[in-house]
Amino acid sequence: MEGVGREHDSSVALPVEDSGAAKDTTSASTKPTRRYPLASWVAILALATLVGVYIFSLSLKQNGMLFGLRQTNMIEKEREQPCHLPGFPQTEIPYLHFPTPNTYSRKECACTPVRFFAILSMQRSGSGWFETLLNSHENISSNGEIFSVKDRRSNVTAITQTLDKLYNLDWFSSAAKNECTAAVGLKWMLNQGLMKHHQEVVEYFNRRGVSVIFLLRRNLLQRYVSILANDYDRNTKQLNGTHKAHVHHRGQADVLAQYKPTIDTKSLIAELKRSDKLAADALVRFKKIRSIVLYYEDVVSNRTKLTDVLDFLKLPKIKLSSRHVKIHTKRLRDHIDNWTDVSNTLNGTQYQSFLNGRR
Ligand SMILES: *[C@@H]1O[C@H](CO)[C@@H](O)[C@H](O)[C@H]1NC(C)=O
Ligand SMILES: *[C@@H]1O[C@H](CO)[C@@H](O)[C@H](O)[C@H]1NC(C)=O
Ligand SMILES: *[C@@H]1O[C@H](CO)[C@@H](O)[C@H](O)[C@H]1NC(C)=O
Ligand SMILES: *[C@@H]1O[C@H](CO)[C@@H](O)[C@H](O)[C@H]1NC(C)=O
Ligand SMILES: *[C@@H]1O[C@H](CO)[C@@H](O)[C@H](O)[C@H]1NC(C)=O
Ligand SMILES: CC(=O)N[C@H]1CO[C@H](CO)[C@@H](O)[C@@H]1O
Repeated sequence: MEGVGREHDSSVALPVEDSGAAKDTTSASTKPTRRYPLASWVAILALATLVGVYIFSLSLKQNGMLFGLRQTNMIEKEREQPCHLPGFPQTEIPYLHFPTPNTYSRKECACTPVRFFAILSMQRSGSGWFETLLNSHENISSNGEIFSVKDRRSNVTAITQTLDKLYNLDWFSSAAKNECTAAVGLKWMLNQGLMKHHQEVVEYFNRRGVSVIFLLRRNLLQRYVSILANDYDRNTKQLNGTHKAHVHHRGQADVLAQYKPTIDTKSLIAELKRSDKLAADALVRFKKIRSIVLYYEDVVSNRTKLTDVLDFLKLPKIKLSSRHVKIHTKRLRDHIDNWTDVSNTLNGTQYQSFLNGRR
């Protein structure tokens, strides 16, 4: 609103310029005033008025244009705190935000810049674990699978409203921090309306400076085993009658890992192809968005990858931690019931390298 006020001021200030122009003209024409005093005064007055009216209308036009431009910018920035950004390179500015939540005041954090991110992933790719790691950082607030609720993704309007609320820091979840939030985001599965509305989501991410963290899985066969095992537990509730998608104790992990799914070898290749394609399509659709691509397997074997993420979010590098315990820790063959069938099916296909965990 302040910017708009200033535009008004400059048009109010115009008459000052006007009289200045008039003064210049008088001093330049001191001699003729003696011979034709009345005529020259009228001429000068008329000229000054004309010039004044011209400048005024010009400035009105310009202001009108400025208002127009400002209004589109203001849709995003209107509610943001006016903060100075000393020492931030120009290229960073689109990614820095100063949200002013509806529901509370950020107080001393008001001028802590906030970065917007979205973890784009697929089920059983380690995103639950990854998110707990991010949330162990005092300045990161990652709000979970917000779009698992169908109403929030039923149309683009609903998606936009949900994202607006999240990035305005008005979303309440256990990820809320007492510290100054410097990065806020969610995890969003590719099949939760994201690919369906990819055009509008890309446009939104672009417009609002949202950065994307892809978290994908190299070994899609291992992922498939995890999906089947998780589905099984959803029905059988092996841990004292409660379904657990993630566990915090080795003992619980071992109970869940006992189940060895029988894989339907007829549909296996089509299944792997489908998830391969989904991930590849996502990378293409979102290629214009600032992003980092992580593979679950790489993060598991090399925790320095997490430093890359903090670098990407431009946050202080600290050690991140999670209480999650890995469920499937044995060789893949020990987690599949009809292993021989599966390995025969994959032998000679593009997915053969999945068998020994090389991908
Ligand atoms: C979008 O979805 C929401 C929630 O399902 C619904 O209330 C709303 O009417 C829908 N809007 C349009 C334009 O379809
Ligand atoms: C992280 O939070 C602390 C505590 O609120 C704050 O002092 C610090 O400035 C924040 N760091 C960043 C990078 O915003
Ligand atoms: C089930 O509950 C009992 C008692 O509350 C506990 O001792 C046991 O460890 C639990 N089992 C699992 C698999 O979590
Ligand atoms: C671990 O990850 C870091 C950061 O991406 C990379 O520079 C390094 O080469 C990786 N180390 C190994 C052993 O792969
Ligand atoms: C894959 O199939 C070929 C013959 O098509 C066979 O010689 C080879 O032993 C098989 N490899 C495995 C790992 O089963
Ligand atoms: C669903 C499926 O493909 N099951 C196969 C598992 O392996 C046995 C033999 O080991 C096959 O008979 C099944 O068809």
